[in-house]
Amino acid sequence: MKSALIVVDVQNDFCEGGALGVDGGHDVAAAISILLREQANRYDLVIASRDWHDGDNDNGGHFAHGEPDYVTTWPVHCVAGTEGAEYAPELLTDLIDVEVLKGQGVPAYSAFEGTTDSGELLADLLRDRGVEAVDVVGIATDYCVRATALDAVSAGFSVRLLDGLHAGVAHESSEAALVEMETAGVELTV
Ligand code: VGL
Repeated sequence: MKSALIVVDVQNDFCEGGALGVDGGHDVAAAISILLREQANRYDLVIASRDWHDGDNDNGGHFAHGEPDYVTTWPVHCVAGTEGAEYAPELLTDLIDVEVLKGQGVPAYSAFEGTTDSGELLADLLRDRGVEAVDVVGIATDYCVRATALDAVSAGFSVRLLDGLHAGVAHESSEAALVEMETAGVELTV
């Protein structure tokens, strides 16, 4: 069975020091790079998503006017072309086969909302390449990782979330997300 690794939003703004920095973000980036370096041949395809928002509008209410609630409204983050939208420096990017960008003018948590530079949706790309199983890692456990894993299940892929290779915005919502993913059929594994 062909498999892909999906590296979700390992970007400067989601790591410590970034606009929406998550505790453990830099460590997760480094740990994903170890996986990539040591086990890249485990995967037929390595995908990375990036949040890629417009800088001249609120991206469908995704950027807060005033105080963000950190649930549906957020500080300005991952504006296309800025340093905050770059991959975290710890992430080995040379083994990424395909990048998908999401969130241009809209809130987009799932990598399955992302498209390649030729405009192909992630699910179509995976199916075209014969991929049936995906491993999901990245940031943030309780938002974009959660949404990506749930969408992957809905799209019919066999899905695993790799332990130690994801970091969340908040403890409680991350724990809830793990339960939700497992209930939906995501295998939580090492
Ligand atoms: C994310 C909050 C807002 C994420 C993106 O990558 O998990 N979280 N936008």
